[in-house]
Amino acid sequence: MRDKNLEIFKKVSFVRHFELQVFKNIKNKNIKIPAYLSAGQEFISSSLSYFIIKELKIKPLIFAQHRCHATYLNFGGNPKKLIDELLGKKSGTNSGLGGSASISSKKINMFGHDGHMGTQMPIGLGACFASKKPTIIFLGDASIEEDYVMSSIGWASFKKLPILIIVEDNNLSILTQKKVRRHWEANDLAKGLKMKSVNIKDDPKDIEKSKKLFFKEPFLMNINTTRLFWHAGAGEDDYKRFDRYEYTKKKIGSIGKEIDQKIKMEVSNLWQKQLEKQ
Ligand SMILES: Cc1ncc(C[n+]2csc(CCOP(=O)(O)OP(=O)(O)O)c2C)c(N)n1
Ligand SMILES: [Mg+2]
Repeated sequence: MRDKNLEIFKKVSFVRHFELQVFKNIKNKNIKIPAYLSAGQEFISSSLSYFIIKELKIKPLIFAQHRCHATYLNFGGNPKKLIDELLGKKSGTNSGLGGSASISSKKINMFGHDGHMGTQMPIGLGACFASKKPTIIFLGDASIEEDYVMSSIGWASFKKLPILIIVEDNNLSILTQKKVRRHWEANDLAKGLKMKSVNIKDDPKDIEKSKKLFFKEPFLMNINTTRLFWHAGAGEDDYKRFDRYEYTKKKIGSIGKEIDQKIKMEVSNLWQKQLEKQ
């Protein structure tokens, strides 16, 4: 396996074990707030952050959606501060007052979500328009359906802004599938508004193919992925799910298992320490 893919796999592994700890701590009631888990969707921000920060050496403005733990962790957020935020502590990312959906960090230029689906699009667009800084905006496949998102895509396209729109397409709006909500795809919408776009799987090698376009011109990526757990909280849905992490781990054999075990321990110790500080 190429070094690059192993590095991305390690990032995914960290987020996966982090989210499994969140799951466990919701169950045992250490976490008392609604939490939106990124488990299953990690490859998107793990790959993007690797290509953007490590390879392109760009530090973008980040406008996250409510399902944002993976975004925060992958783009360089301090995991201890995320744990503290989920535990409602003052030392958390948002002083324990924002919660899972609104994680923000000045250090990594990450703006927390306000809870209204898709508002990160016009807000992120405004920040990009004013500053002309490379800007990445994450949306869910349901959030892209909001009217203000559509008009913002049009403006970003017209003004040729250095904006990268990522649709984390898990096919669900809470429990409602795309096929009963619409008959178009996000990349069709972007194309109609004269913005370049792709519709791909959350496989790092597919994501990498678009790297040369990042922040050179407005660009939308609809990335198909799988939500492993409930919309919010700790529980498992009963539909059939593809788990790219488990699939990759199996594919790369003993090295995958080794990384998985090592990072599992590391994350477990990290949580233990933070919990003991309560
Ligand atoms: C404007 C608005 N309408 C409805 C809601 C309630 N709501 C919260 S999350 C959600 C579904 C979001 O789906 P998607 O954007 O695909 O993100 P995902 O949860 O799948 O990651 C809904 C309907 C809301 N927060 N804001
Ligand atoms: Mg969705």
